[in-house]
Amino acid sequence: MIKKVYFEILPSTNTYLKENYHKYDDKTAIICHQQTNGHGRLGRNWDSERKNSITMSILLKPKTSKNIALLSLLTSAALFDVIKNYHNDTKIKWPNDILVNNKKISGILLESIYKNKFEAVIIGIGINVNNVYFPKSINHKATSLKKELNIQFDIEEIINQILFNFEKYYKDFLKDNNSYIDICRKHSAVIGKDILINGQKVKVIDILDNGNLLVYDGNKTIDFSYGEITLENSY
Ligand code: BT5
Repeated sequence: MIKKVYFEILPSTNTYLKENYHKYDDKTAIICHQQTNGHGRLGRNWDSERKNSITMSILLKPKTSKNIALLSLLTSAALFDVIKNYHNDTKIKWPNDILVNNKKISGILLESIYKNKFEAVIIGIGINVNNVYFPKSINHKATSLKKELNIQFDIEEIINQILFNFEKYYKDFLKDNNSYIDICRKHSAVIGKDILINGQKVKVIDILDNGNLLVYDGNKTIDFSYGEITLENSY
């Protein structure tokens, strides 16, 4: 069971856990009602609204850091299963986004902690649930459940569903059963598509068992362990 710990307000649930991970057990979720300085990858900003967005981070202390990158796909599958229940047009954009109606509804930020050795991993999850206003710069490419469906959602219920799915896939992960990669393949927003990855134009072939993205550049196949993807005619 993942233990939930709530805060009224935090600058960032990921940053909080990075500084306080030693105080918490394996499988603890830090959840805040308001996040004032949320971030994404490469220091980018993550926007959220008090009590209307989900901002949480799951702390894991697995025995090794082997295959830790797969946790991003695992989390994507857990989020997909929940969001798909509410909206048919839900897709997973490798490596860390969930799209609804081709717009970003959720982002994942994986951060590992090393102090001489591997200590822990923090999986930050941001989901737009009942927030409908976004900063102008992202308004065209961000969405929320409420914005799509015009229904007010029970945040707590969604958190519980996510943690339930996460735990199910995490058990698989610990047994080297990569069931969640199949979910990411089957519902991928990028497989078969022409994309730009780190500025390079390629066609996506598959997601490999190690979580890497396999692409074809017209001459050869290349695989990426990390990347910044732009989809043509979409987000
Ligand atoms: C992510 O980064 O998508 C990871 C976001 C993780 C946020 C969670 S919230 C809980 C925990 N605590 C934190 O401080 N972070 C984690 P990235 O792929 O770098 O995408 C960031 C980009 O997404 C920004 O530059 C914007 O373009 C866009 N963006 C920002 N806020 C958004 C939102 N609410 N919905 C959709 N897109 C957003």
